[in-house]
Amino acid sequence: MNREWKKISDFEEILFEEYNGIAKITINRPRYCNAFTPKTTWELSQAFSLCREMQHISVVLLTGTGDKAFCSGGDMNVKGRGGYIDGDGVPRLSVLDVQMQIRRLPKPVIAMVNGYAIGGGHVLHLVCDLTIASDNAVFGQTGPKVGSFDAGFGASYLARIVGQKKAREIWFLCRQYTAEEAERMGMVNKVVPFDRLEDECVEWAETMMERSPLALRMIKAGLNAELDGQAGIQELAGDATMLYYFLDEAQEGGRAFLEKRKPDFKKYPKMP
Ligand code: S0N
Repeated sequence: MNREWKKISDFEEILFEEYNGIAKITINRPRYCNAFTPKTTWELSQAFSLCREMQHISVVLLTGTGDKAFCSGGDMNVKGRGGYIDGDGVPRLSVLDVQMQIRRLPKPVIAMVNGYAIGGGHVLHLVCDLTIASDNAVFGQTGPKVGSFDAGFGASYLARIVGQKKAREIWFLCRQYTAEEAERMGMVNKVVPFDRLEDECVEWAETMMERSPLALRMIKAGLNAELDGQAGIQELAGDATMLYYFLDEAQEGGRAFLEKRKPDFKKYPKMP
């Protein structure tokens, strides 16, 4: 189906659009197989922040322009000592911030993988909540071949998904895997023909939009908490605090302070 995506804001290296409560963030550097520079990751961070704030956005799709690549990782043209270097001369590894934003966004993120998901691009799809891939998609890590590695989510989260042996194979051998192989490994939720990819992702997004957004938020935080230790507990605990603040019991504490009286908490239930 040809749907009308409406631009949300102007960026240089990404497209940021919406349709019917779904945001679509597209890495738009097809000349470089959608490799990311510090500017790309800065723009991705801005877009994900906006997705967090915008009340009418329920689900986010992350993809790349064209039919060749989702994302081929860090742009080798700007890889220098200490990280990726843009005009200001400062080396950065700022895709790590984007990974964290995707994991902590309290809304589902679907990786819409339309071709190569390689290197840092492979890690980007991994950290999304769901991955739907076209049948031409190719997955793999290249770090040990090209002088890099991601020992964070790219290692531990990958191993949680595909198992330790397979994760070591993926990193140590730097082979490429088809979409079907990635699906069998549990890295991909569904493989569809290329011309079905966007429709499939929108259908999954629309199904999730029929579910309780708060329930999805809590279950995402719960799935993260098990893996993310103290940071994961902080995320889940923040959600619990948010819910507590909706209760009269929490309001009573604040009201009593402002009215300079003792709070009366006795009337509130102590559930078994
Ligand atoms: C994607 C591949 C397999 C496609 O191969 P194919 O079909 O043969 O096309 P090419 O002719 O190779 O590509 C077309 C043009 O695109 C350029 N290009 C492709 N990828 C990149 C890239 N990553 N950077 C810059 N340019 C790229 C090609 O050069 C070509 O241009 P021309 O026409 O001028 O020759 C194939 O292209 C491929 O293997 N690409 C490289 C993939 C790769 O190795 N990526 C890994 C990069 N490293 C990382 O992502 C590391 C991540 C990292 O550093 C990190 C780690 C921990 C914490 C943070 C970070 C961080 O990134 O911040």
